[in-house]
Amino acid sequence: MRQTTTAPRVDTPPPAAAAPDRPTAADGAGDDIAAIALAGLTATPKCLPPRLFYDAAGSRLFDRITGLAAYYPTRTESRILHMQAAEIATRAGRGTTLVEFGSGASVKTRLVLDALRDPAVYVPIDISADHMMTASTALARDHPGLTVRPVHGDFMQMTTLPLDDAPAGTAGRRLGFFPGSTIGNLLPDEAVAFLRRAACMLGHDGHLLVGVDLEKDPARLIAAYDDPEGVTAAFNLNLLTRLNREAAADFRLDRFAHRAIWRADAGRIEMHLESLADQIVQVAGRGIRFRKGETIHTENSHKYTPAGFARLARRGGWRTDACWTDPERLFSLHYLIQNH
Ligand code: SAH
Ligand code: AVI
Repeated sequence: MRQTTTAPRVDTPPPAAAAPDRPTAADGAGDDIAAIALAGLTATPKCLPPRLFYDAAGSRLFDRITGLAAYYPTRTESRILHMQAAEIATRAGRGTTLVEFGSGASVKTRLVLDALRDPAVYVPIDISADHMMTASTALARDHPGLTVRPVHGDFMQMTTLPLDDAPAGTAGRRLGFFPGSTIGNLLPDEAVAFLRRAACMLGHDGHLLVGVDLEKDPARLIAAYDDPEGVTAAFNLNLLTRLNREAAADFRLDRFAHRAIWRADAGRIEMHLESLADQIVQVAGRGIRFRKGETIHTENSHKYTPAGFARLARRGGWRTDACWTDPERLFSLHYLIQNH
């Protein structure tokens, strides 16, 4: 007869669920959307800052863009990260604090974290709070040993990181991660100013990994920013929906159209919203007049050559330790080290 013994049961408490810290609010977390909208719409020419794209709906639309056939940057950058993960880990060293600017859904982050040796802390920084927290919660669950310390705010207004009380044992360097070519959404002088502030935030021996979209056939660029499915158009027009809700505006979306234009002289794709009629739109108690054909400039997306971006990085206090591209040279990943 088979005997079974019943081992004494020891009830061990389940391990505490890995969860991100509560988000730290930084400058820009409580933006006055009506004031920002009025400033842009009373300027000549009319413009709106691209960070306004990223309310909850805009963040979801951006995530759909990243999966579009025409939008090559996300999958190309992921491939480069996958290929170079070991090189990145060697350069970064052990016990890294990974600081991501504009972390969004933190998808590519996982490629970096999985390669790094004993990463200690992950600091996602984003203006889109709920989207960032959803991503941070999933990431913390999948990396139980990692401290996840989200920061909600505008990375263009930040000069320090809330890491003074970093967990004991985080002796590794800070590695900044700025993927997606979000740096291309800044004017070159703004990018230089950002790079200088990033050097302060990351500390004396901090490193910075930046994804940069490359110059290419304008037809390919236009297709990426005016996709046949109309997701980028919905992303652009969602700005008006956001202003209707958050800036007491009454934009009619059928009276505006998405436009994507290649500006060879500036090396950038511009996104605009074109007024399809002469009209007056109420925004925060003011009547804003639009002529037919007039546009609101909503985004710049600068494209660089590897050498051109290396020059920009040098102006920002960094030198390129490595620059990796894909076989088609669509996208580039720059590993930057401080220039001191
Ligand atoms: N890093 C992700 C997402 C890129 S989309 C990727 O590579 O796919 C740009 C991200 O930056 C969005 O999540 C947006 O909310 C955030 N963002 C844009 N401007 C910002 C700003 N000024 N400060 C903080 N986050 C910003
Ligand atoms: C976030 N950023 C780098 C994207 C880009 O390609 O400039 C935003 C975007 N705009 C339209 N499509 C995607």
